Amino acid sequence: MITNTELEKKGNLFPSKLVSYEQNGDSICFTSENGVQLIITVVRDSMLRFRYATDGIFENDFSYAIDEDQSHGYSVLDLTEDEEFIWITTEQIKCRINRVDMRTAMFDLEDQLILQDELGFHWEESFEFGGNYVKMSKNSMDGENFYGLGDKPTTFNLKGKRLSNWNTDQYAFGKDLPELYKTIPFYIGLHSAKAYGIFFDNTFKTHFDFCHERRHITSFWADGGEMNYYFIYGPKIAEVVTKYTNLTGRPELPPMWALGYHQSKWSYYPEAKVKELAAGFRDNKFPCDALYLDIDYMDGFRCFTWNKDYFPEPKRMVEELEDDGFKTVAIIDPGIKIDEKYEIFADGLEKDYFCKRADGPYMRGKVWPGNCVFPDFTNPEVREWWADHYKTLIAETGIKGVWNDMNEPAVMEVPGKTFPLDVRHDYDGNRCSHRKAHNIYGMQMARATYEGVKKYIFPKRPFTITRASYSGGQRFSSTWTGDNLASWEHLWLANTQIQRLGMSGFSFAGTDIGGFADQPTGELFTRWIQLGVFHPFCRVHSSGDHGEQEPWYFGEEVLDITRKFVELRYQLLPYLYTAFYQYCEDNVPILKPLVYFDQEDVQTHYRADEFIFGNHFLVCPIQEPNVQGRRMYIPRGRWYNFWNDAVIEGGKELWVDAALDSMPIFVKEGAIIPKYPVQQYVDELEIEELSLDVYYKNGKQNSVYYEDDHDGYDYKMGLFNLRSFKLTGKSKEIIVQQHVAGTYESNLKTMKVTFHGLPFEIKSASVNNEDVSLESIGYDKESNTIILQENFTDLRLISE
Ligand code: MIG
Repeated sequence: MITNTELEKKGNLFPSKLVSYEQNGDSICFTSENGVQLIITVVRDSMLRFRYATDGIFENDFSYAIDEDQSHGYSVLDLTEDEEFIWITTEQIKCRINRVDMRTAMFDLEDQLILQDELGFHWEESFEFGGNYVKMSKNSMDGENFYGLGDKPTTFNLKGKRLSNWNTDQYAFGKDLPELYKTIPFYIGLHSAKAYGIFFDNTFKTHFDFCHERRHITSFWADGGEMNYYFIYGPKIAEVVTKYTNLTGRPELPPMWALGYHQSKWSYYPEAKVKELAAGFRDNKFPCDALYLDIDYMDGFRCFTWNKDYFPEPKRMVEELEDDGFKTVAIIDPGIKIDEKYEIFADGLEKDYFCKRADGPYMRGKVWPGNCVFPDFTNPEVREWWADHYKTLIAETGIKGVWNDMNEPAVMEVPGKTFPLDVRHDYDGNRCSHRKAHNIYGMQMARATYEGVKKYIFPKRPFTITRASYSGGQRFSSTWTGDNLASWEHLWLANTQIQRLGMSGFSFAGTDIGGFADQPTGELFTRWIQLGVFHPFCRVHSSGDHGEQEPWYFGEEVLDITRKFVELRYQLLPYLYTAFYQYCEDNVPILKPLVYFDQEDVQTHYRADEFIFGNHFLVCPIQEPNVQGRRMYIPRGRWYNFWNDAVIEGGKELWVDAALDSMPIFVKEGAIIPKYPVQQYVDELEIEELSLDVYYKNGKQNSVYYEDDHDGYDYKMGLFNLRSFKLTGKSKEIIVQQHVAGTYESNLKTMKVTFHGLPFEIKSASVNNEDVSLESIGYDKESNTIILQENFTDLRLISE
């Protein structure tokens, strides 16, 4: 788009006046005098979809992003008209369509204007490629702020930014780059304490301008395809995010081991080195669940092969690692080496599964194996073929997870670092060029990988991770933020990016802890681990050519501190797993930025260092060298300092001490936090006693704890427990009630309940409505703990 509104108007085509409209079920089609059609579909009472066609022909309605299982259906759809406008009213919103120019405006039912077209829909014909450049501009309201857009490495609040989506391999990316590895064309607008979302479901290169070009205008446009977007009403950010996530889907529950600490490097080889690494963790009593094999495990970088010099017996090695509590994860790239003797190349050639140029030759490009061809993952047959190749890796060799890289797709030594635009793709039967398929190539590769791993790991659960993705890719894979740098700025970016991904439906994400390129100091490594243990995905990874990045490499002090934080993550696994359950089941992001937590508090609108982990933890990383603490914002409510139980009234900025062995962590009052003992890896111990940390509140608070087998699918048949805890605190009494839904029989026998911040001395107790002696519940005055049967339903502690 261009800066001058006059020029913008002249260079573009616009819908003219409305001549007719017609309702067809949940959709209303509007037609203008110059042949523009707009279909508005009521997806839900709070969600409308807008599609425009400029010459009366809509594309085949196909999207890789939308989840088939999304909830839809509305309770009200009223279509009314007056002289100037047509109105669509649902149970939650009103949409106004202007008869003169088809511009639209959205209102809530209190007639608060939420969003309205400025120029509205307009387009420019593309002579070179056919079709149109499709554009939309909206008025931005006073004080409006913006969030979302996936992995962008920029300030959390997007106001004033211009960004675009074209999946790119960005080694050592810089702050404020407009494009990275992923395309998530979804943002949230917030003004007047009300939030809405826009999901622009278009896989061509897309662009977003948040009051950058013109201070009161927000616009989005694409280099091709349809103007096809969803308007999602909140009014809470939380509702926008969960509705968007429901629309584009969320993953199945990962196996619990995937939430442990993972160690990676480019590359650990040969076998002796991997074994030494494994021993390093166990010898140092540093918990770890997974080790990663980067590209050097392959034979000449050929996918699904092994370098037999480095790894003579992969199956045996993987088994031995497993005996020691380590899962092995292996990388798989999309480039297939051109080599007639290489079976996958020969087979793919015969089956015609590789991408081709417009005039017929194969798409050839250089990646790690040298000259390569690339499977067309947008072809469902190719995906199935690819999935089947995981049989050897997973079923026969025992690899437990797969890591997809280079799937932007990345190509070396060529301008643009990717496929030329003329490359042809199947796009699930909607044949197109790379202009349309580029941004979903990585997601479709991850999808094929997911299907394969899932098939061959059954009855266990799959674990996959991908670098490139598109909206909805969270259904198939976790992700990491790519090739970052060992710098303090990148630690800051890591924090912003993972929160942003969470707001964009992609909770299962992490960064290369410590930085991929360059080497961190022990201090930076420590601070990064402190943040990383609060990220849904927690993996140390580095390029390997800048020195080592194992936790013991930086000396005793760093080892001790980082161990303490990784142990904390392992203690909090039941809490984190519960947050995953709520994400996978209820679409709730695992990390909640402050603005998500309390959008009515304007202090939160530009705050992004602090975030909520799960439902009850407030965390704030230290992002600067040589400091003994920092100032941070404590959101409204009362919070316990995790380290010393000091209670703080929020709604203010505060200095918090945090020497290198500490970081600011707070727990919301009323919370009940489930904890495991420290383990060296998930399921090392049969856990018979769960700790419950109860943080007193004068009032009521609910908490939940989800438990199942940590792997497998029995939970889908009801073999899980959802334990809901209700805390009621009074000045001289505290009541904790437990309700258990589900039929899972765990090893759990007892709960060790610790009370924090009790304002009275415990004198008497009742359990399940019967008076009991304090001795009988193992009351320990010093630590304020008691022991209960795991199935207790009602606990009362009284001061008299
Ligand atoms: O061109 O597989 O982001 O994590 O270690 C580099 C080697 C290719 C880039 C990935 C990185 C990985 C590396 N890969």
